[in-house]
Amino acid sequence: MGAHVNRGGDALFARHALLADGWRRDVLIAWDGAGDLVRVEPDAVAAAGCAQAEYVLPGMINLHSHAFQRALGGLTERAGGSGNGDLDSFWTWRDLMYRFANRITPEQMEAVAAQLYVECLRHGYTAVCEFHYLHRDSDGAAYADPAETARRIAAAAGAAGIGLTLLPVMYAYAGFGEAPLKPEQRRFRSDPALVLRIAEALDGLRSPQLEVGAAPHSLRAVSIGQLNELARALPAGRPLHIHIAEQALEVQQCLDASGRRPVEWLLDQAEVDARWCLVHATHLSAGEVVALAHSGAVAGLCPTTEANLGDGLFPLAPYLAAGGRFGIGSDSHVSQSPVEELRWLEYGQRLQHGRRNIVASPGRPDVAAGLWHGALLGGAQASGRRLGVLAPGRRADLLVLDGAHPNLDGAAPDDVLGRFLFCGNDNLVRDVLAGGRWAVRNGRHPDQDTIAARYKTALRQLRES
Ligand code: NGQ
Ligand code: ZN
Repeated sequence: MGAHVNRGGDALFARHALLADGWRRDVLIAWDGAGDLVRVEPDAVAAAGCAQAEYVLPGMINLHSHAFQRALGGLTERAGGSGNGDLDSFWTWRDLMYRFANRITPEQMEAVAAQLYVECLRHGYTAVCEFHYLHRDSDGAAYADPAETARRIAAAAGAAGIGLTLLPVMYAYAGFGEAPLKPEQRRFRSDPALVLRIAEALDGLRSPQLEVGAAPHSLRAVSIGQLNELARALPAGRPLHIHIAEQALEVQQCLDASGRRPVEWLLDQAEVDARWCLVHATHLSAGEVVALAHSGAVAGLCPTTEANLGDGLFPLAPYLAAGGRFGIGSDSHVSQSPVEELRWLEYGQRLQHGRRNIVASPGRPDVAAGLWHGALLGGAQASGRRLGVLAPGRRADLLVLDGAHPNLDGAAPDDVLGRFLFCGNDNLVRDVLAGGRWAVRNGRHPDQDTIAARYKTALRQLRES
């Protein structure tokens, strides 16, 4: 056969599959050896021997991850952690996180990331955007290969089988006004040249399963000049992510330094468009909500981390009303489940507004459908990869739900997403296909025990270091 015909590939017959226009029956889903969907045909007839499944939906995109922080989960929940009497805040948490960030080795980073990515896959994330900034060694010296630690992230994603958007981060200053980095930030130290060098070094790894973008950390960690230099030098179309307005204090500091709020200032000073993802856009004025929605960028929302850190609640209802796009990320990974992330997103809005069913519209009253479709659309855009819809030409990233589970047995298709997101705590994801390869079968990843053993070794070493 000609080289153009990809060997391998396979097919699945779904009794019910969630397509862009909703649930469809008897859908033949076929993919090629390169992991691209080649056929998605409703009302088909199951071919003899073709694997069958009850409920199939697109895999979710995790648009914001600091993989190494997975190892910190649960260890920062004691009051007084700062040791100096400060009230526990995002900033005292950050001090604890920095102490850990300055100890972890490249090998340990790879082991922690692989464990995290297996857990993400098992819960229904088939792609992740890694916001990666530990470029230097614990002394702040450069590794021989500037992409040393970034390659570890790529290796971990490959071992787990999750699709990856790798975002080397630029971190030049400790605060607005180009404040010099603190010693504890020495591993992050980077400028446009270093980030571009890392992105270029990773070019050879780019594939349909791995895209490379970049990320100015935040407006307090880079100058606008550096941000624009990086954005303009990065090859066209590559994703650009940034932490934007997470904490009220940094919004105030931005106002003090520039006279503008962070989102307002970024939209005014940079060419923000659909390639941008603004993470933690928590504190927005009404004008910024509309401006962000109209920019075409994605709001990267990380509800479980933003709750854990006491950040605040994103103004989701007005943002959606203005046509804004959003996606979800597990960030510090106190949760690895898109179900929990989306449940928290909706519940936070309900608590804030004192009413129910916020993420809904006249055309789509089903909240779970609004959440899952919305996060797919925004997550796919933020990833810079062909994701988010079961359609020919997109990546073969899909989830098979456990149709035999009491929550789903005999469920009408229109009830499936509501049962999936808002009913109980069992993980209803049974099989996961990522990039045309089965990464999870019956809830298990084939290498999860080996990857977990390496993770445990890394944690033991970190406890002893
Ligand atoms: C980070 N995390 O990059 O891991 C940040 C903390 C910083 C969140 N913003 C470090 N949640 O913001 O300087
Ligand atoms: Zn972050």
